[in-house]
Amino acid sequence: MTTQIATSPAVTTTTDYDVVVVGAGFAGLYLLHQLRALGLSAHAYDAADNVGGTWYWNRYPGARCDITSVDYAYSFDADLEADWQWSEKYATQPEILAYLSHVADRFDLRSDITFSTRVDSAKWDEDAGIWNITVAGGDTVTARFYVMATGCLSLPKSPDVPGIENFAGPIYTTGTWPHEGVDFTGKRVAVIGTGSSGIQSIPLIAEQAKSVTVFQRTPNFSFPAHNGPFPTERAAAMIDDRDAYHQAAKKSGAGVPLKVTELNALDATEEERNARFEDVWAAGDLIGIMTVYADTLNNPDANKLFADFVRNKIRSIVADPVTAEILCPTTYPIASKRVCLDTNYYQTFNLDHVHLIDLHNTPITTVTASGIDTADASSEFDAIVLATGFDAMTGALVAVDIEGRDGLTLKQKWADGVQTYLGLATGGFPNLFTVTGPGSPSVQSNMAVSIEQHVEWICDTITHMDANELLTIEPTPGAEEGWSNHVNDFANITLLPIAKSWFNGSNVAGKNHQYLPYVGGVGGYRTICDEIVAADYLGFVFNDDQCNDGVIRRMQPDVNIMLEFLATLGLPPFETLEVDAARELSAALSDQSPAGPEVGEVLDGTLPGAVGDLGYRLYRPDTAGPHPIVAYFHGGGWVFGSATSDDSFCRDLCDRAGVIIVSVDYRHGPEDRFPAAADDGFAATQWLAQNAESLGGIAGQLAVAGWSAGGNVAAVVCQLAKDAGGPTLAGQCLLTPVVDGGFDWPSYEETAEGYVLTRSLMEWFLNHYVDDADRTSPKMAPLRATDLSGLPPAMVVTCEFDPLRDQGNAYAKALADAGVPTAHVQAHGQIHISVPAVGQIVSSIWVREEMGQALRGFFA
Ligand code: N01
Repeated sequence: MTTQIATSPAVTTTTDYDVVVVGAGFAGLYLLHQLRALGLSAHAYDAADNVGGTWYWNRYPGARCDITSVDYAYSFDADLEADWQWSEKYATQPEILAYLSHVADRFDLRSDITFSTRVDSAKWDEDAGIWNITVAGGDTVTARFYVMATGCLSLPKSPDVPGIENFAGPIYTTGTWPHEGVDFTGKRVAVIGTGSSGIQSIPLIAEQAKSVTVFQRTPNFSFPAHNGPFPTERAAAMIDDRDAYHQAAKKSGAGVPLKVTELNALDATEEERNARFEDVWAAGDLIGIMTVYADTLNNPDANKLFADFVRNKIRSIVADPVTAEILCPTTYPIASKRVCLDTNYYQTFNLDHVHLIDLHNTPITTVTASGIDTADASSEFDAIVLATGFDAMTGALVAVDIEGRDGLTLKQKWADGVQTYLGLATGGFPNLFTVTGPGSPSVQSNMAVSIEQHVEWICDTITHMDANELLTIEPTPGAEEGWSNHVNDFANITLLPIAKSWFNGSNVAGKNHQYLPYVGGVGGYRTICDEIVAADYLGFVFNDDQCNDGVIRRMQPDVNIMLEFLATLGLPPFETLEVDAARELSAALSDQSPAGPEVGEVLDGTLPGAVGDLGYRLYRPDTAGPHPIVAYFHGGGWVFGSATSDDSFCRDLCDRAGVIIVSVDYRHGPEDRFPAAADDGFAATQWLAQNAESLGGIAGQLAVAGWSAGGNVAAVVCQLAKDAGGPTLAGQCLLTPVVDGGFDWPSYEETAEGYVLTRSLMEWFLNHYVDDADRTSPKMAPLRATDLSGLPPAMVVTCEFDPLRDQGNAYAKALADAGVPTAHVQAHGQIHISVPAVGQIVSSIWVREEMGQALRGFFA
């Protein structure tokens, strides 16, 4: 089959196929079927001699899926679904392979697949605008599009066990298991590796073998699969309304239509928690385990409760307490490595002929011709099983020598870190698509659902290109970088990246460490892909020059969730309320904030302000004093707030910085207009300087800090202290400060509304605090001071989605230009209120940590 394409108005090129596909597993088969339905010519290559992909190769005893069979299947064809009956809750490898073989036959796909043929290289021909694909044996075919449907876990990790080449007996790798099976009867078997493959195979190997010795480096959390007959209630739900069932799967987090709890483990009683944990243990459902509580994957304390529960289960099953402890994972949060579903795994260690070696205590020194030597013993074996895992996510992609524009190979491009757009494409490699590539939900989801979505997206895109005579597509550098940031942002608000595992490349020596799958869920991800298409393929460039460039999802995921939650409350804009009502609403929202960390002591007092006493709240660290003091000025636009309204943030700063925080109740507008707040701030700072020791502080160790309007007060206090010749201040820590009274800043336009602090609210605040005539006074607008030199060292934090961003950036620059030692944190994806949101916004913890470090640094 040849296809003629126009690469430019003057040139036409002929290709062998429209699309060449690598891989004939779940992804490759569906892709062939869909491409064919579009009338495109497509051909797939697979190194195996039959279909099946991962299910062709992984034939080790006990290999099964860990997503219920009914969900781990194609959904695109109702008849296929109706005709195929799964026999068990978790189908065995032979049954899944038979299903894929059935699909290949049913849709007559084999005629478009060349088996037993590895693709060696693929090279982009810049002039012709086509791919040249060379297969084993040297044949080359050409195609307009090249799709890697190679799976995420298809390249077994090379055996990195010392001396493995010495072994004279058979070595079996779970990922390339002999087709004829292995009879271990009467054999002494060593199994190295205790991931899903080891955990599934060990109990069955132990049923046959004379002895089994398991060499465990890192224990895994495993749950009983409770496999059994096909769950009829799930099938009934699907048969009842298959469209609704599959839609729910597509919109879900993990690609399985299960209701997910919003309850937090830390809010539950011990009794409630244990009951829920027991239910999950009894159900044997991976998604139920991963979503047992809403806080399990992002709160270390919540995670530990679940991990403790499982560790106790292990102890209750394994008779020998020493063996039980070795099997208990303790070095990473539960679920940050893939949890396993097993049948009798822990029970197997109660058998007399099954032994466990803890490689952390007694590492393998070498494999010998007849066995394995560890630090303290030599053991003889007849066979070794390597269940040591895969070069996951990227291994199979870079194993093919893929060369894109300007001779750059994919391996070279990704040497220092993987960058993709949506896990579907990567810049510099036009018309190359990856199915479930790194940066997509892939292995953090039901692969069947994610594969179908990617295949359909690729097919729709090719259709779009053909309809619009577009010849090439690839992502822009900016879109790709933005997507990588978003993938990292999402991973980093969870505990998932913590464990060393194949998810972040740390199982392969020399591989870049980076959390590879997208953990924002299949529903959210699908929405993003659809939004990108609707925005004229935002971030993709067609024909090298047609592009609606941009970045999708720049906001931090948890900040976005916060905004969505606030939107559901339907609160009136503050500026539409009378001042008292606005203050009440602000106070009510503050009261609902989570409590901050415990500190050593909290006490309230009064100090003299500019014209009368002011309340203050003092936060003392839980360490031996005396401590430096930081005068803190709260946010609230000079209209709202109090000494206690930023309570959790003050606690957090006190705790992180190890300093006394004194939060001052300065006067507010409209009752006390400009310069009341500034004068009170300065008076309070003077008083703190004079009374430091009586407060448990250290004389001469005083700094100021503030958020928003409080940042304004702090910045102004520094200028007043400088003008007055004292008190001496060690530093100023300004979080999203107001430093100018004008509105002529781009961020007032770009983020005028939608991010809580709006332009109109800022106008309202300023109107209540300061007359127009005073808005350029340095006492209101410290940025306008003629000389900033000699001010205390500064830490300025600005947030990407904040109307005050640009003036804060300008102040940081002006301070630095004036010779003031200035640290400037520009918090990507944050909004005006998200940095002080202690206990709510995980993605801003690092910013608070930087502020804490800065405060410490002022007094170092
Ligand atoms: O691989 P793994 P896997 N010396 O990387 C150890 C999917 N899957 O094939 O953790 C000694 O998880 C390694 O130790 P450590 C599923 O997504 C699904 O088991 O690196 N030990 C670890 O214990 C799964 O997560 C099913 O310290 C060495 C083990 O080998 C993914 O595939 C079934 C070692 C490797 O575990 C991979 O699972 C099977 C060395 N040199 C797989 N090198 C289903 O149920 C590695 N190890 C659907």
